[in-house]
Amino acid sequence: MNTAIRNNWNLDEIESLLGLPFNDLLFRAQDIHRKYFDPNKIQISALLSIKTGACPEDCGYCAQSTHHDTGLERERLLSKNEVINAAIKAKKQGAQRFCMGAAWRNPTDTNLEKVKTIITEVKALGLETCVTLGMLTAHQAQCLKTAGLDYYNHNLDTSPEFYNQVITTHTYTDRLKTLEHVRAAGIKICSGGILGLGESRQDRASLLQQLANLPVHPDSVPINLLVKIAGTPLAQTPDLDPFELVRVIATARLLMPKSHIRLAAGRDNMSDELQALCFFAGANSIFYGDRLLTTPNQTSQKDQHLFARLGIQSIAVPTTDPLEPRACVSIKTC
Ligand code: SAM
Ligand code: DTB
Ligand code: SF4
Repeated sequence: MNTAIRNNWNLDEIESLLGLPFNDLLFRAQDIHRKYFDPNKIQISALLSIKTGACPEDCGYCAQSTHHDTGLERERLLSKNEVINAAIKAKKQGAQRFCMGAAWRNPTDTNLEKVKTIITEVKALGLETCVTLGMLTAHQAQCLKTAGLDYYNHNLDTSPEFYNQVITTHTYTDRLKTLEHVRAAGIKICSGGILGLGESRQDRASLLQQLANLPVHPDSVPINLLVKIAGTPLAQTPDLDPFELVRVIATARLLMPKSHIRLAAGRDNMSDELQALCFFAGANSIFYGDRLLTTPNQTSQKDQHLFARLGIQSIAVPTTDPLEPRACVSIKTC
């Protein structure tokens, strides 16, 4: 199989991969996974909502949109100390990257200043930093780079064709523009999507095409499975066939061989066996910690048990660790 890195995939090729016999698809994905990664190592990111709720956008899946009555309490931007304490805890639990999410359409310049200070201090703990703050201007992206930001998360979420059935307050082009600004600023891109929104297989192929044909593949590709939130328009969406999730992960691995593919939201409702299949298909990153943004994540205890059963280790925390030097790769504190 041709393992060249490509950015010119056409939809037919991607649909053919997605529709391969399951075992053929998994075999090919595992084969390419082993060319670029240690198949038994997983990247660990911790997640913290630094500003929760009251978002003006109308994303149909989201607990934090003011357009839906989800009963979520809005919270102000957390103080620097609150965030730093959470980052220290995450680092002690073995996280390599600390991701901070804010429910904004876009950050104001005042809020951006606050986030910049937080980024600099989290980075000083020896953690990689990632933020997701909504849309950015070119200048704002530059400012985040100057503050030392490593990754910016901005998902394309679904296909361009299906997008306006889920979100009407911003466009696909808006999302692509922010990704362009982030890339131009030299910040690594974290961009993926959500499955189970009621989209078709063709939409899933089209989302993958958008991601794989970006000028540079995202360093990190989160694949979220819809967490159904009562009060959102998508709360009653029928469950996605779990094998579709595995197929999307395997296809993402084939299209973007060097990217970290993250099995993101939804793990709390997945069996160990389904998660193991996703790792076999090429997923090599997770959110670790008991909470996502507003919903529970699979507990750290269950993750440790699953990793031990599968012989999986987390990627080592860098040894230049201002908290405590260590070379251990277990996700337990060690
Ligand atoms: N406001 C920013 C934005 O939209 O980019 C950042 C926060 S937003 C919550 C980050 C991502 O979380 C979304 O793009 C979506 O992929 C994912 N997400 C949000 N709600 C979700 C849900 N209920 N289930 C699964 N993924 C979800
Ligand atoms: C991503 O792709 N998934 C995370 C993170 N990036 C910000 C968010 C998942 C949110 C799940 C629903 C919630 O907890 O509100
Ligand atoms: Fe706001 Fe992001 Fe939620 Fe959309 S996904 S409503 S932009 S927080």
